[in-house]
Amino acid sequence: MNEANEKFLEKLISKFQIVAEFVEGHAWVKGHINDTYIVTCQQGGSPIRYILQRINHDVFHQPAVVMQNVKATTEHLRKKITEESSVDLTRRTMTLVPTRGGAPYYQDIKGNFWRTYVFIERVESSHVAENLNQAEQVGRAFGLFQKRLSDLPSEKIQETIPQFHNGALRLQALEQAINEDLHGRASKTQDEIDFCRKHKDIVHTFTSAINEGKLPVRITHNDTKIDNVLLDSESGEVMCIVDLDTVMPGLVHYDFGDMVRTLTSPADEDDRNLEKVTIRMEFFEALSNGYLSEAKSFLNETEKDYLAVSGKVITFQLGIRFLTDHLNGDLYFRAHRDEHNLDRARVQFKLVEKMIENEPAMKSLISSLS
Ligand code: GN1
Ligand code: MG
Repeated sequence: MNEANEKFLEKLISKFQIVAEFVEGHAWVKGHINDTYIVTCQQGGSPIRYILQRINHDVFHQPAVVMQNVKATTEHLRKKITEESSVDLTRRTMTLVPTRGGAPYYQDIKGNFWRTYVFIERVESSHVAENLNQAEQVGRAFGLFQKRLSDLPSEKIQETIPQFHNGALRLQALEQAINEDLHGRASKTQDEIDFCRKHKDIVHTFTSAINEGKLPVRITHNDTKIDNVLLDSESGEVMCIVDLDTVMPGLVHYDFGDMVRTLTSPADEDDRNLEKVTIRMEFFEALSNGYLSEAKSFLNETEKDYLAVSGKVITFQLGIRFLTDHLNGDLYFRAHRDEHNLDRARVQFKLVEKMIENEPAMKSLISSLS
């Protein structure tokens, strides 16, 4: 993380439409990509907190486009949520604080892009699903998220990372990293490399259905890990879906697949204990129930058919991305320890194996629900 000091944070926050005095600011380790800070201000005698974030422009090459998307998405969601109820609006959707000039981001003299959100209080998030109710609720929340965005005019949302889910390109990038082997790590990851080569066809799972026009492009979240869902600390209910940077046109399977990845396994994404990595079929069922309760009404038959294999596709892709980054010297995903991205890759590949084992069960469950 690029550590910004307090003086700098104070100056930065003053660029946004905030009528409050700066009290304190500190870094918050969240996510693998952007730099996040929590800033506390005083307003009328009460503390009020904000999230200040630097968008990683090595990953998001067009931060202004990301922010246009975020603005369009949050405004659309706010309108939808207001129609349903007006309670707790600023906890139920992200609220962007504009700059003094009215822009959705501020660019500093070094060319960094900063944005500010209202901090959502009294919520929690976790890396793994703790109970079936949670899995069902998260599934439902993302189904509803897709449904709420289904009438957002598609020209308002652009791709923030082109070819983000193109598995064939991800494999090419891996082969290139192996060939270059800039950090001499390839020989020590032969098992993982072999795994990717052996299962390379997984990346083509959706290809023929896409080519036949059976899988429509919708507006999707594209980073639906459970960490990105905030739950009310008291009731445990879903309050808000966060991390809107990759909201863009995509297949619903990218969203469903990433939920399968993070809601069914009891292990962390980077767990060193691979024994822990399993698929809890009852969590898959709860997640599918929740998701389909909202999504059933707008999905076509082919989309439903492919839900059961989507976890495998997304998890395999992410494993390839972690392994590639490990070989490239951890340039993309922030690493907090040696071989962190290799550990992450190993968990994903183990999960893929487990998903393959459970594929018949997943297929029959989805077809019984849809
Ligand atoms: C990254 O930064 P974060 O944690 O929100 C990544 C996702 C991965 C995820 C895995 C833009 O998200 O694609 O699924 O890590 N985001 C980007 O935890 O690459
Ligand atoms: Mg993200």
